[in-house]
Amino acid sequence: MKRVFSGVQPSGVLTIGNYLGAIRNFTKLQHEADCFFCVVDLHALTVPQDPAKLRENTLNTARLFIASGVDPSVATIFVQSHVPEHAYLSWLIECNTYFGELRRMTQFKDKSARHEVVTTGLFTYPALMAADILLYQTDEVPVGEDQRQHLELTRDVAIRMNNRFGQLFKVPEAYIPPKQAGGRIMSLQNPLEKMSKSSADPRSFIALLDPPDVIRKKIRSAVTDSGREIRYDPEEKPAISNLLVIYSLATGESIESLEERYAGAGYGKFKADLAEAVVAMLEPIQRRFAELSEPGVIEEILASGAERAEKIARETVARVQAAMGLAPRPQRVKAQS
Ligand code: ATP
Ligand code: LTN
Repeated sequence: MKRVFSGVQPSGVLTIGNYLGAIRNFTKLQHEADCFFCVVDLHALTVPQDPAKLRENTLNTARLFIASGVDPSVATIFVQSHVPEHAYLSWLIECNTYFGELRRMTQFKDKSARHEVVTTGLFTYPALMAADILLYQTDEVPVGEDQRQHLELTRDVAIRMNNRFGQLFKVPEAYIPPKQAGGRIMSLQNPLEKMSKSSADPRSFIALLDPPDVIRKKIRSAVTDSGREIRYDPEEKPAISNLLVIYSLATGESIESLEERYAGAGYGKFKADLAEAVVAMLEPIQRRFAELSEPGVIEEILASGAERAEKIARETVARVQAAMGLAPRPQRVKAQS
């Protein structure tokens, strides 16, 4: 059976970008592969986090996986920091990753430009991501388009370490939807930037837990393009094209059919209907989320997820330690005096 791994940062409340770009594919793949879905809290620490908020977002991210349709009885759901092998393998990978490779990462360039303090963690982030994936001998990684470059680096480093030390890792493939199918949902306030849950402007994203009235308001105030034609044209009409993609994914109606149906209707009517489509898409997720908030429910799932994950992670780490020449820890033979 194929193995699938993916991670989501608890850096806020998940958005429809995360859902349409990645989590929907989690729910699809769980029936055909052995899936590991990880709340990557160590990654979230690469930029400043409020400790209490981070704790809350971590549990809520796991709850939202399940509320979105990930079934904890078939997929393994766990928290990255509960399996210390992630941080450990990350170091071994950093020692096989080149400074120049990390410096080229566009996510690093974007995020370091946006934050006043730039930590080394933000810089070495892709090595930790490679560790996440390679620990589980992963075949496929469902992510959004923004992660393509990190996946390429993961593959390069896996191949390099396999060549240097013998077969250590499966070389993983990216599993990314085309842009029209949710691979890159754009900000509602700037259609040239991707929608991001940690954006300072909450009007730029729709969070999976936004109440219906907030969703309506955010869609009403979404920027549009000049003219009033509703047409899919990412070059000329990036804002409307993004809204068309969201509408199409929320309802299953094709973009062509939406263009036809809204010909001459104007932006107002289109946005009002889109808002109702998004509210309807999120309604079952929000209902299930409330049920999962009963005390103890998510904790039990995460405890068993970590147990299952750590077994595999430890096997990989032991193999890498031995291959790289780290001396095994001796067992005491003399009795302690
Ligand atoms: P942050 O704002 O903290 O950087 P993020 O919202 O970009 O976070 P991540 O936790 O880094 O989200 O990503 C989780 C998954 O969602 C990844 O697979 C990522 O590629 C995908 N994803 C994130 N944003 C989008 C988007 N706008 N469109 C499609 N997929 C997305
Ligand atoms: N870097 C990803 C989150 C992430 C991830 C992973 C995704 C961390 N580790 C492993 C897939 C596999 C992001 O910023 N979206």
